[in-house]
Amino acid sequence: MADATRLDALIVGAGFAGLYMLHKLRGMGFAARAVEAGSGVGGTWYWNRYPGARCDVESMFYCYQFDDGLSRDWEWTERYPAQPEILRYANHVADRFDLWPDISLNTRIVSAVHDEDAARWRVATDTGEAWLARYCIMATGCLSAANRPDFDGLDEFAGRVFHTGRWPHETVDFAGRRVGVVGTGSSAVQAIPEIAKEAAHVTVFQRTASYVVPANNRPLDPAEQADIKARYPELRAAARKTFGGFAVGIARQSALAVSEDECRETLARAWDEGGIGFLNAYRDFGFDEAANRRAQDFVRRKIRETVQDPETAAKLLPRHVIGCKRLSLGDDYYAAFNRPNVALVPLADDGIGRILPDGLTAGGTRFRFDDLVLATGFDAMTGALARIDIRGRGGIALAEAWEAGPRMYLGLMSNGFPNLFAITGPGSPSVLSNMMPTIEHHVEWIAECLGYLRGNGISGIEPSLDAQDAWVEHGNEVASKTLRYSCSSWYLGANVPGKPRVFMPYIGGMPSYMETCAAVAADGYRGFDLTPG
Ligand code: N01
Repeated sequence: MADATRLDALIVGAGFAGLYMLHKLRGMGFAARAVEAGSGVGGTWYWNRYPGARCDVESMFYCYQFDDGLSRDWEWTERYPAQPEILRYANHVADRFDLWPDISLNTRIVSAVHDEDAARWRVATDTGEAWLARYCIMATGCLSAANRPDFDGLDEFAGRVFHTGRWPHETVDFAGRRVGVVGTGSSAVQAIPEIAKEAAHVTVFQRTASYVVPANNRPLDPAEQADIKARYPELRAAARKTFGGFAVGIARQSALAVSEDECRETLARAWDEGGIGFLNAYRDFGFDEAANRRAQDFVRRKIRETVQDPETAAKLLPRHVIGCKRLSLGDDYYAAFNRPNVALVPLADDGIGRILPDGLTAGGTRFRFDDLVLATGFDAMTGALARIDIRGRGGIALAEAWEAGPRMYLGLMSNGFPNLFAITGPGSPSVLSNMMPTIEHHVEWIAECLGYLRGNGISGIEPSLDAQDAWVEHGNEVASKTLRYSCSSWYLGANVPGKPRVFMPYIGGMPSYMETCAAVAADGYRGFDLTPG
């Protein structure tokens, strides 16, 4: 490590969090560098190139707000942006702000070890490079560590195996192929209809049926785009006051305060409008089981109406609380099961039996296919951090400190790991909110914090154990009042065997969260221990 390059801040990742963090810190005169495992920028949108990949937040609001020129100049083409367009946007940002000279691509961070004597982080890469940085900022993403189940026999499969979150850069040709797809979450919901258009046959292996509401995607009319841009300040300010920082707020009325017919009519309008705002049509879908059942029933009826074969429709009916797992958006998911070349196989409790060279067994039945698509999601929120050997004060490993679940103050920092920040870490609203403004909020908070430390001659910052414990307890308490604990979701780590069952994102809403973060900073970083020097 003798020849480690010195930096003020090393940023891990060059997705939307890493790009803005780099831009922000450079602008403040810090020596900063973003190190990225991929061969390009864009994070999630660099890796998730599966057919049909598209964001389910409207493009006009799934973009940075920090630069008026950028907001003005960039033109989106569709209501919901497709992956290639988002990736072009990320590249445009890197070009526009001349970020490339300070980004190392094709470089994976393998370890970050806190050197107490030097009060620096010693960071090592898989390319043999080494950095010595005062601050280490994890912009590693919430849904970036692919969850690749350890199926028996997977290595023996003779055909091609794809994970939706690690899709090849080259076009994958499914023409004439029989394809097995494992998983029916948001990625599968988008990929299955597209793969089915091309493949000879698609067999979908479903562990849990999904609620899917229409996106109602369409081209963006230039006049509509100009109008939204003209009203950006007011629309964005209004979005900041909503629970998730989305353009659509949550209604004030209870679903139980209206007749069943009226509730159905309201939901039908929300359904036709499309989008994840469906569950915002009434205020209590997330809290009240009886209210939630009305939304469940509505979607189940839509599934029965859409899917022609009653047996297949019955298998597609989800039984859990709607919104407990992340709601999926898709315009043609259920209809794809009307195609003669798509078959649905619900998995029994014993799941996938064994992968064979030419297919798999499940429930004692053998299924044959040429290609296997794992749409099995991510080791969410903690996976990307756990895959780096992070060691804090006294050599403690982050993996050990978080053995019983992630522990962060405000989702920004963890006790025992001074000067190590996470952007949208566990304990922050992150995946429950619109990631773009959420990322910007964290980047700006961290940048302001580093400016404060520099301006006040402070060399170290770390949350106190008390503040961290109180925040984690508060997060658990708020989550326990919602219906989110009632199913096995990735929010709870339930999709990864052995992962502790802890609700990871903060579910108290963006407005109160942002207020707390601002108050903590205004109060001289209340709850943090600051080291002078
Ligand atoms: O992953 P998922 P994803 N055997 O975890 C199944 C965002 N996103 O990549 O539900 C058999 O949701 C698993 O079954 P179960 C969005 O936040 C956004 O689809 O755990 N099956 C499930 O069906 C989303 O929520 C967009 O019982 C197994 C599926 O695989 C998040 O990313 C698009 C299994 C995984 O679903 C993750 O979505 C895509 C096993 N061993 C993603 N392990 C948009 O913006 C897992 N499964 C539109």
